[in-house]
Parts: sequence; C-alpha cells; structure tokens
Amino acid sequence: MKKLSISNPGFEIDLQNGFLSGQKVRSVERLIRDLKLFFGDENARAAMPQNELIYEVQSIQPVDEGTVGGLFFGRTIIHPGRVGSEYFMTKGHFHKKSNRGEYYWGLKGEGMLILMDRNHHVWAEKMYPGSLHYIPGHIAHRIANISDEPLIFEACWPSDAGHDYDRILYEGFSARLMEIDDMPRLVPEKN
Ligand code: PAN
Ligand code: ZN
Repeated sequence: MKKLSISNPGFEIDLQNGFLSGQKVRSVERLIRDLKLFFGDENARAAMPQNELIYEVQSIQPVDEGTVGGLFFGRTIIHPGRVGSEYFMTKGHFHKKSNRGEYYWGLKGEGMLILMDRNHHVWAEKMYPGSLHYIPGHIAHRIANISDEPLIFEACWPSDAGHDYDRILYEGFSARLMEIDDMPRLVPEKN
C-alpha cells in the first residue's frame, strides 16, 4: 500500500446473492460422500448419489489461519434436500479456540441455525433474508436448509477460531432438525 494512494478494495461482494470475488477467494464443496456419519440415517446417506453437492463455501482469509486479531469472511450455499427426513445441513462445529464467537446472517432462502452448548442443550433460530445471528463462544453451530430453494448465508469469524468437527462427529448434536408433517422440528437423539 503506497502512502496517500487511493485504490480499489481487494474484494467485492454481490449484494444480490453474496457471491465473493477478489484475490485469494477460496472455495470448498461438500458432497454427500464427505458427510459420512453426520446425518442420523447413515443408511439413507450411503444410498444417495455420492457426488450430490450438499453445500459450497467461499471464504476470504486475508491472514493465515490462527492469526490473532484477524477476521475471516465466508459465504455458504446449502442446496435443498433431505437425507431421510433430515434437512440438508452443514457439518457444524465448535470453534477450536472454543471461546471465539461469530456472526451469521441470512441472504436468500429459509433455514434454521441450530445451536448447542457444552451441556448438549440444543435450540434453534430461524434464518431468512435479513436475519442476523450472534453466535457466542463455546456454542456449536450448524445450518439446515428447510425450503425447496438454495439457502445462502454469510458469516464473519476470528481468524484464530479454527473448526472442531471431530467433536460433532463423535458426540453429535443432541437434537436433529427433521421434517415432520411438513414442518421443521427439533427431535432429540436417542442414546
Ligand atoms: C462458517 C462455516 C460454513 C460451513 O463459515 O464454516 O458455513 O459449515 P461447516 O464449517 O460446519 O462445514 C463458520 O461457521 N465458520 O466459522
Ligand atoms: Zn463457525
């Protein structure tokens, strides 16, 4: 950055659909084969076309992962669908540095932000265009798409937060968002 220079920003966001562009925008796809054991009905997941795209994440990481004091920005699209009666959803995670919080906000479509504390209490917030969600530290978070359209949301989180997926894989969320009588309901896991 030159002294007194005036330049364009490094990144742009499409205000209609949240698409991110600019240098070093990363993209990750999660296919049905990447989500082994994340859904309640593993047999139903295994019987689906393994290349089916469930969600895509774009992210801007201007500093190295783990940097204290930086911020990351992300856009996620979850495609519509269900595994058995469970809505397509993100893996969900606690942050590795567990006390790190995050903002989520809805851009398009209808979804549910599913939250779980360290005592395995689960609750949810409705996500819709314009919904804004503060996720405090120590809270696991996952999004499900409850409509027949793609769900698009964005997020901003600290660059040293990290993602702990293993805990979700081994312990799971203690309730799942299922479609029951055409309505989304949180159903406790039986263990
Ligand atoms: C988000 C999520 C993104 C994908 O950017 O990483 O929506 O969800 P999973 O990471 O659970 O697969 C975020 O919460 N970052 O911290
Ligand atoms: Zn997060």
